[in-house]
Amino acid sequence: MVPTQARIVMLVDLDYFFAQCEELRNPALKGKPVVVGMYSGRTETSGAVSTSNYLAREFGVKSGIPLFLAQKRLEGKDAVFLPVDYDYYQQLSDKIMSLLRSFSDVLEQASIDEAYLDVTKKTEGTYEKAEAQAQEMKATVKREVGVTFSVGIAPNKLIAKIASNVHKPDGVTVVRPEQVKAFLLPLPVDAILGVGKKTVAKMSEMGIKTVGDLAKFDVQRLVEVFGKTLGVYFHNAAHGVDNDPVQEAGEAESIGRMGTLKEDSRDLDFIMEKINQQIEEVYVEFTQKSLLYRQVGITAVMTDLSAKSRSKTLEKPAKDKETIHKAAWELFEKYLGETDMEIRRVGVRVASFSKEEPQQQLLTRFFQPKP
Ligand code: TTP
Ligand code: MG
Repeated sequence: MVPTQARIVMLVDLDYFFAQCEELRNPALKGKPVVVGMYSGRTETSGAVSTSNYLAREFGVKSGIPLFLAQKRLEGKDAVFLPVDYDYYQQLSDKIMSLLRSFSDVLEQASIDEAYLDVTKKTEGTYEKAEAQAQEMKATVKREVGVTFSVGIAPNKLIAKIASNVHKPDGVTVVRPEQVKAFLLPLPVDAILGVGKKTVAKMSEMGIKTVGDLAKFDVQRLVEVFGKTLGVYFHNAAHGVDNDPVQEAGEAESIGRMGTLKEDSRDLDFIMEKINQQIEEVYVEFTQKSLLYRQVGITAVMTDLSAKSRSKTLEKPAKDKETIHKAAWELFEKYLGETDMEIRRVGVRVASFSKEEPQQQLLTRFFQPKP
């Protein structure tokens, strides 16, 4: 019997994805350092490295560094530089995701090269079967598409994500519930999703260096410093607790808006200006339909056109603008801590709707509280 709460979650992360796609298309690249770059077009080498294969990484060439620096580091190494071909990677990604879907109870795609799979039922709740299944998934994707990936298998998304990074490329890492503490506590705090450079610095001042330090830290103080959502999230994460379900994207009907920023940015206030306009429109739409929402989500499309979505489920249904604003603000703040990339397009949405009771609708319509 599988206890109702116990889950087995996998995080599949494709290895050096854009560069691996390029190797697949042109096998002559194998054995050479391969760099996929976002060329800005200003000069021949202006722009940044999108990703590189593992050979190029040995020379210190990794995502985010300037292309001219990558060229310098790979001088005389027979390296190949290619521009991003997003459509091609997207096609391969779609094919892989549909193969992976057949191995899951539920699949949630987290980015072009990452997906969470809830495999609790498929594996009858056993880690032996999950591990065997991961090998079968690898063999299938290798055979049908030709690419490798790394997997983390764990009781929740948080641990699965961290585990997926332990053996890369082409690895499988299993963290069973009884191993979670020993796995997590010695890691540096930035192993936790959402702990970026700024948070690391702040935590370091507070004497928090490892996840173990964070786990011992008073949760009230975390809330004082980081706010309720993040403070509680950090506390739970440090204890290996994460109840976030694996959810098929777009499962719930949602109301949202997307738009392009006037310029690429990482400035939270600037981003929120755009989001606030969108919230106004979203608000009108769900109010007209007499809907209450219980989930607020954001989407960020980065300068390389990769998209990330994050959402937050509220304790109870809401129908006001401020709650959306607050949740979107928190989600963007957390998300900016996870990436160094600039954001090009942003969006906000509400979902998980319930109908406002007719009685309640009348009351709110006729007895509007005085401002
Ligand atoms: P990642 O999964 O972070 O990186 P990766 O797949 O290249 O390498 P790894 O083996 O470590 O998983 O990102 C997926 C793709 O997203 C990557 O192939 C290219 C793109 N990307 C960028 O364009 N810029 C970035 O800064 C990062 C991190 C990724
Ligand atoms: Mg990857």
